Amino acid sequence: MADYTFFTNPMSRGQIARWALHEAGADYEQVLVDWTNRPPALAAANPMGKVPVIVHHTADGDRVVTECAAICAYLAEMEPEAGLLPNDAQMADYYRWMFFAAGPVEQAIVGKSMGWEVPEGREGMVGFGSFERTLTTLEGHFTTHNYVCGDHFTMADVYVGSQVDWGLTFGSIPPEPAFVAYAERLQARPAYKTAKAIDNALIEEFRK
Ligand SMILES: N[C@@H](CCC(=O)N[C@@H](CS)C(=O)NCC(=O)O)C(=O)O
Repeated sequence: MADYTFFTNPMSRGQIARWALHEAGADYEQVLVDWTNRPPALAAANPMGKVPVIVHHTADGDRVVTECAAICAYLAEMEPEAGLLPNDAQMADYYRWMFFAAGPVEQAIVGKSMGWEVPEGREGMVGFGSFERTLTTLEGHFTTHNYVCGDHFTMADVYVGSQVDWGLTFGSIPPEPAFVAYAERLQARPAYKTAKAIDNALIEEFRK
């Protein structure tokens, strides 16, 4: 048995987890999820019925991780030899921007694509404030940093970078030069290329 079972659908946020698995050099077996016929094992692992999910098979038993950001962070911890963890000096940026991307950035992008408006005068009540505030703040970081943690690629870049990469691809974030340059740095990574090639081939298969 592989170390990890990975529930995914190639046209989903599962792409983030696959990239993380490849960056971590993890030994995994995939279970492809057809939305119209979900395997019972998916519901057993994640009552949300959503992907991605990883199940880590350890000597002490199985451990389930859902939520892309948690999957990224968990894999970096479990596969430390991959060198994707921050050092002490980088830890603040690592957590700060990973959580910023999983909270405010995700909410701002989804809210905009759903056409949801923050009622006037209520910006102070919502974590992302406004789409512009959140995206300008994120862009500011990549204007002065090559990666989340300065010049050092970490697992935080898989999650934060996926938000940027997807946002640029689907037009949900503006093609500001700092975002485009960051995405290009990530796209050049061998693990990114391998993971995307697998999902793109699966998408082609699904379309047949
Ligand atoms: N918060 C979750 C979101 C997962 C999610 O929404 N996955 C979508 C695909 S991108 C899904 O499984 N959709 C099928 C459904 O909700 O039935 C994460 O970050 O992993």
